[in-house]
Amino acid sequence: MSIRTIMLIMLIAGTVRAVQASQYVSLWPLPQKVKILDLSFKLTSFNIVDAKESSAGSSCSLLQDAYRRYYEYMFGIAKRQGPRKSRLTGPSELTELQVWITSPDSECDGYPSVTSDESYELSVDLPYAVLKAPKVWGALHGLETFSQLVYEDQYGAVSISDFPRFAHRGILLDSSRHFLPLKVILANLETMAMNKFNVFHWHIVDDQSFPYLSRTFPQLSQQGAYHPYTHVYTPADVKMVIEFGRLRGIRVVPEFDTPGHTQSWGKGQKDLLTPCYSGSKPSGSFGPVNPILNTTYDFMSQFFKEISTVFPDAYVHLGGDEVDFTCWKSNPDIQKFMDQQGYGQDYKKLESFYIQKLLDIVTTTHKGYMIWQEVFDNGVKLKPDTVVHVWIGGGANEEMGKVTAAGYTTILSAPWYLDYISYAQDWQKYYKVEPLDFDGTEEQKKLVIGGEACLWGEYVDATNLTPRLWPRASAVAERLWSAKDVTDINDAFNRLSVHRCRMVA
Ligand code: CP6
Repeated sequence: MSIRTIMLIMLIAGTVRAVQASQYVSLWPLPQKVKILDLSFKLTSFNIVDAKESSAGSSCSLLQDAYRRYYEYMFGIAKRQGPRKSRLTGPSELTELQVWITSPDSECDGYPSVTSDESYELSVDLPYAVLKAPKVWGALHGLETFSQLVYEDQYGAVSISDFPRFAHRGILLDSSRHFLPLKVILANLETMAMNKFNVFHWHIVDDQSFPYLSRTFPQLSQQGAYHPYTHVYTPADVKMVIEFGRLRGIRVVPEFDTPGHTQSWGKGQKDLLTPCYSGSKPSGSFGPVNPILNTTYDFMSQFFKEISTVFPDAYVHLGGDEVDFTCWKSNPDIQKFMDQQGYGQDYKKLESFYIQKLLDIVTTTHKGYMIWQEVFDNGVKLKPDTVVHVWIGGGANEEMGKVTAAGYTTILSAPWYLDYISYAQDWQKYYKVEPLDFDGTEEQKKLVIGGEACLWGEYVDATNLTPRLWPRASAVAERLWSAKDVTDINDAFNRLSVHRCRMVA
């Protein structure tokens, strides 16, 4: 149904709320500054080219690839839909978009990071449009914005100056509860780029399955995946995800969650998990990673050494959430260790003992780490650049205050569990979240670097992932990108309606 049909129905139904097309028509997420000038022109034969002054020329395949992609996207779709009546009827013709990377180092061959400059300036005017950005990352966002202008066919001259409000804007996908085919992951990266998301948090393994094919420990996926050949991510698959993301300015942060959520690890790695006891005998079931064996730490050293070379991002997510102490409590060897260490019955101390050793191991691989909030709550000593991931509670809650008061960088997911569905337009609930709405100083608020929408996989697989995630995650995208005062829900509805059609196309 088109937005005009909806408007008509609402008028007929006597709806009081006046629905009007947004003056920004279809831009999503809304850029920081948009100036619309009253001048319209034709777009018939058109090219995207490098500006002469650009520091990234024809040898920058990231940009050339993006030009091709957006060209096909803007004009290929139009072709397939057949000729449509353009509102761009001005007398003069816009023939070129010139892309100008202004910084001497365009970062064309690099990877995006949390400190990447993603800003850009877009000026659409005669005789040609100019997209200026210090780095390729901003140029990618500017191309997306330009394509949104063309899609709606509405504008003439426009001047946009844009940059993200938060540096970390992520989506978590879970490929363990259900295997997600490579093409589903790639399609999702494409949609993320349309929403200016820049972090793919890959919750790649968990209790249910271990689809990551490790070169060092191939038996982990041989035994732990749902299927040893079809339901695994090979090194080539992983490379493809990383490069596909890089070409769209998206970081790939893998999560290898321990010591809990590790049932699938135990199938291919003997003695890694704690044997649970029933009375004085092993019950045959297993609990979290066994924290009292040296072999555990030898394994983790080798495993994370591999991970640090396979994934180029400066961060890995080490999980640390929801550790169940029942099995540890049942095991006499663990009890003995607890006594020796003087931990009494405080199993949080044992959990912290494990995590501390793991963090030290990962530090030797020269990676930073992200962890779920429990690790912070348990008082583990963290490196100053640790990112604490807040997931418990709703909204921007007091945990954000605690974490930032301790001086740690944080990202917010608590209000954005998108696997949880409710009736009607629940995107509005996600949209209304203000990440900095907690008690704290200005210094503390600066430590909030962004957030992530989480799509846990218990009830999500390839058949329902896209409609469950989009356009609901778009609400999170705008909250994390646009200015704080972009809160008009009617205006958002109008723009999001068009944006959804664009994503469907
Ligand atoms: N899996 C893992 C999960 C969850 C977490 N970790 C989770 C917990 C509660 C809810 C949703 C998801 N499924 N590994 C917690 C971060 Cl409501």
